[in-house]
Parts: sequence; structure tokens; C-alpha cells
Amino acid sequence: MGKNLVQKILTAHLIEGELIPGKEIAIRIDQTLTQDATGTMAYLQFEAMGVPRVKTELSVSYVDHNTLQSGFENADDHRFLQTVAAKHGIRFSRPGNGICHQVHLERFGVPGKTLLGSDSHTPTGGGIGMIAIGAGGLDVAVAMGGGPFYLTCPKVVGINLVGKLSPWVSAKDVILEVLRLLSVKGGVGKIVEYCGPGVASLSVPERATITNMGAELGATTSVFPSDEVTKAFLKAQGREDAWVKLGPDADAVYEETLTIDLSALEPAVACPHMPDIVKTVREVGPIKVDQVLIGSCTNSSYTDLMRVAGILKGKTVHPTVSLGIAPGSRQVFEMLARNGALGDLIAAGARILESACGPCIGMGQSPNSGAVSVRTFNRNFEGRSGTKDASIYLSSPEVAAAAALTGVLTDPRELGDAIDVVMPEQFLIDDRMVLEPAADPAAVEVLRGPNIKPLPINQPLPECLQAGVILKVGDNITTDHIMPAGAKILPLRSNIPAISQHVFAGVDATFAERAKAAGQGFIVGGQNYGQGSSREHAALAPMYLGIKAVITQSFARIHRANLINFGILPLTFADEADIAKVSQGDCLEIADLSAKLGVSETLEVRNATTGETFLVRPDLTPRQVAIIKAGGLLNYTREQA
Ligand code: MIC
Ligand code: SF4
Repeated sequence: MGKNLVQKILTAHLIEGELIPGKEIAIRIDQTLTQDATGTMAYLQFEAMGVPRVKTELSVSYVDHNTLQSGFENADDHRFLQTVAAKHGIRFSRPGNGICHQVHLERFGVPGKTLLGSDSHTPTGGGIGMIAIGAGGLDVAVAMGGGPFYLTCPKVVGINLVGKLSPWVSAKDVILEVLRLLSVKGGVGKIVEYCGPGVASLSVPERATITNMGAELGATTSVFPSDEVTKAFLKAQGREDAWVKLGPDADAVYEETLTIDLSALEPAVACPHMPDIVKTVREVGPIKVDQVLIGSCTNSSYTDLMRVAGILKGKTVHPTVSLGIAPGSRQVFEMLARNGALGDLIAAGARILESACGPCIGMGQSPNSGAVSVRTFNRNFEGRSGTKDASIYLSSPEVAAAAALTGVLTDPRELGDAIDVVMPEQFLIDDRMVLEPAADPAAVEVLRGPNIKPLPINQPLPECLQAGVILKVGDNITTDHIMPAGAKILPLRSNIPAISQHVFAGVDATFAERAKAAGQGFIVGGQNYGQGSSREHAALAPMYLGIKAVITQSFARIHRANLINFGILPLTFADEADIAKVSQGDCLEIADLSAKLGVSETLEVRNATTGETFLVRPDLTPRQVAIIKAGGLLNYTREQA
């Protein structure tokens, strides 16, 4: 039986377990990346492990999220990250050098290698044939220390691409179609492998757009083969020697398959407030647009922005639209500046933003009240833009540029001939904004500002758990609901006592106060709880507030792993309908918790308020049970040592 590409790469990196979907496996990690918003915690955790120098082949620390610097906090964090990187053998991509995923694809990604990143869009690296996975900062810290990464062996979904994209239809429309078909939880427990004759027609940046937004499927990651197209891209990046040919065997088998005819796709958008509410632009019609934003790790490559520049050249942004553009990397930015395209964008009236995440994470450019904003980003969760009643539509750069010109949602095919952009044979290569680690680490002093507070440590799991339900929520709760980002809260990422006051702020303003006062508590949720970001603050801050267990109908992968890492028990209702047996404010009891955990498949929960009982499933591996009992991975690692 032939192997698919995922099986090949995972086999080559397998340290523990067998490749049987649903079973726990451990894999060796070749490369890691962090970004500043999750990186400060990851490096504090790495320091706590006492390993002097990273043991990976390559670790890179990027600064791209917190670049607004409206107070001292961000700059303090940047300085900490720069010095800690120099000391421990990590390369440091300075602020201004671009968005982690875009820069990593351009300068560091290697086909066939594994990459673990403390950001959920790390799967962007799948565009170049890597198994690139997003995880919590603590898991990345462990990988930097040479430890394996534990995950549930995923099923492999083969998406067979046939045909070729029509003019004005773009890679974003491909991933939007996959989201329409599979939904935001359709990828949980799965890796998506793209295969078939249509693959060869897609460039590396196009493939990266598709694997990037695979995160929104809840998938573990997504991957493309490494072929002649990959080789040409690496050659143009001056890295041809990093290329290897990689792909599935001709008779490869997949646990699930799906065929997408690229020729049949048309320009589409994801409608408010979920990335899987996908409709064609024609279906939505010419709704009035107030803001257009082009950028983010999904759609900010050289070819994306050249196409936008081609559309805007010689024209003017519509009088009632604000257009913002953030190039994905310094390479992209500088190439646009040198070839004149930046001039075309400026002349058209675009507001040029720094090369960073910016508005994608709510760092500025919040739209007006009730606005419609069309963005080339990957998430349109309610409130993420900073304006609670705004409606965010996710689209390709072509659709976004068309709306910027007309002031209404517009099918770009109405603009006439498509803009042809050729992939450069040689990108502009200048890595001076990536600092090498120090030659003499002992001489480096790690600088910490007052915003960097020590890591809070959890208590071991109690014998019995008796606590109130501090909050009950519905389906598809995102990490943006649990631990909001944005310009006011993001700067507090290194300060858990301060950031924890904002947990669930947009959902329930008094949550933090009530949790803290109660001392310990439960959260109850519906399906796909914790989808979205890899931010471990969505576990760490609730832990700090005393949350001991979260009971849901189902969890998103990274968030569940983060809960375990910080010693919060993730439980699912054995019978989903039992969610009706719990109301906010009820007191729940799990007797003999610590004795039963890891022994019985289900635990009985008694609702002391109503007298009813119901069963929940922990579904933990023996290793995870030990982590939970210890009160989290850091305590567990210390115990092991
Ligand atoms: C995001 O897109 O939500 C982020 C900000 O990049 C997060 C990481 C974070 O919360 O710091 C992610 O996707 O993991
Ligand atoms: Fe940055 Fe947005 Fe990408 Fe997250 S999704 S890494 S915030 S650009």
C-alpha cells in the first residue's frame, strides 16, 4: 500500500507511538517559530526549563503582532525577546522584518522538515511541503529544549485538485470553498494533504494561502507536495539547496478524499462572523463597503500585492472607503518600493501600514460603527476588528481591491482583463534584519521590563472537585472570546495577573471578578470550544483565575492541549444532551476525581444545585493524566527531573 506525503514525513520524525489515527504519537521537531504575543511566555517557560541553548536545527523568534507600542510594554517585550534569543541560540527577526509565517516561508522553510510554531497559522509552511503545526508556547518551549511534540495521530484527508483557476479567481477562493464544504470544525483531528493534477498550477504563495487558512478548519495542519514549482520558488529565494522532491506514492491511500475542480470556482467571501459562512460574491451582491484591508499572513505575498497594485494603478480609492495595505514582509515591501508598485498604491490613496499583523489582530484600523469591512485576512470573529458591531467579510486580494475602487462588494471579473503577475526569478534577498544568536552567550544580559511578570504556577489537582459554574456559553466559542487581543489587551501578554482581568470581557464583563472571588470554578461550553488562536493565555489566564475544569460538547485541538498543559481538566459530556442539566451558577461536584482520573473512562458529575447527575469523558492519555494531576506541564516536567 502506497504512502501519502503526511505518512512519509511523520514516519521520518516518529519518536513514540504508531501512525494510527486517534492514538497519541510523539514527533521530532526540526524547526520552531514564535511571535512576540505568544513568544514572551514561551521563552519564560524555556528559561524555566534550564536548557542553555536550543536543540532544534533552527529556531526563529519573530516580532510582528505587538508593534503598536502605545506604551512601554511592547518595547520591553521586544528587548526581552531580542536578548533571550541571543543568549539561547535563537535567530531574531526584528520588528519591521515582517509577519512570521510569510518570512519563514520565504527565508527558512524546508520541504520535508517539521516546524512547530506558537501561532495557529504556522501551517503556512505546508505550502512549501513542511509538516508545520501550531501549538501553545509551552509545547514550543519543550521542542526548543529538544523534547518531542505529542499529538493525536490525525487522519489524512486527501484533497484532489483538478482543473485550473480561472482569471480573477484566486487561492483564497480555494480555501474558502474547502471551508464551505468542511466547516470550522471539519478539520479537527485531521491533516489536509493537497494532491492531484491541479497542484502544479498553483505557486508556492498560493499554496501557502491555502495551508495558512486550513487553520480555520480546525485541522492539525495542511500540506502540499514539494515539486518543480517549489524548487523554482526556493531558487528565486537563493535557497535551491533546501529543495527535495516530495510527494505521495502513486497508489497512496487517504482516510478521506474530496475533489475540488479549480476551474469551477468563482470569487467568494466568508460572511460575518465565521470563516465558514462562505458565499460567492455574486450571491452576496453589491453591499456597501466602508473599509478594505489587504495583508495578513494569508494574503500579503509579493504576487498578491503586485496584483492589487495592478488593479489600483492609475485609479483612486472610492471616496467612502478607507483602504489599508500591510505588506507581509520586508522583502515584499522593498520589492514593491523598488519596482514602483508601492508608488501606484500610494497614488491610488492606500494607507500603507507597517509590515506586521496590524489590523488582523485588532492593532489599529478598527472600522467605523456598523461598518462593512472587506479583508484579505483569515478570521472574521465578532469583535476581533475592535468594532463590535462591524461586519467583516474575508476575501481574496482581487475582491478586496475591486471593492476599494467601487465602494461596494464587486466581483472582480467585472473589472475587465485579469492582471497578470509573473513570479520573480529572483527575489530581493537581504537578511540583515534577522539577527544571529550571540557568539558569547555568557556575555548577554537578558533584559526584562516591568511588564514581564513571572509565570504563575498551578496547584496539583485536588482529590475531589466542588465548584460553581462561573460561565456557560454556546457553540464555536473562539479564543478571541476567551482571551481577547487588540490594542488595549495584547500588550499585557507577559503579565498574567493584568491580562487575566480581561478573560471573557466581551462575553461577560464580570467573569474575571466572579471567578477570582469564587477561588475555583467550572466553565461549560458547546461544540468546538476554543477554536482559533494558539494563544495559551486562553488557558493560562483562566487557570490564574481559578478555573479547574471546562466541560464542553467538543474542543478545538490546540486549546484542549493548552488546557492540559496548564492543568485545567478538559471534559466532554458523554451524552451531549446533558448540557441541559447545567446552568450558570450551579454547583458541580466530582468525587474521587484524582483517584478515578486515568482509571475510569467516564466520571460522574453531580449537580449539587439540582440534584441531577451526568457523565463526562476526560479522554486523556496516561501522560496527560500525569500532567493534569501535577497541575500542568511545567510542574510535571519538574517532577520528572
Ligand atoms: C491570531 O491570529 O489570533 C494570532 C494572534 O496570531 C494567534 C496567536 C496569538 O494569540 O498570539 C494565533 O493565531 O495563534
Ligand atoms: Fe498575525 Fe493575523 Fe496571521 Fe495571526 S492571523 S499571525 S494576527 S497576520
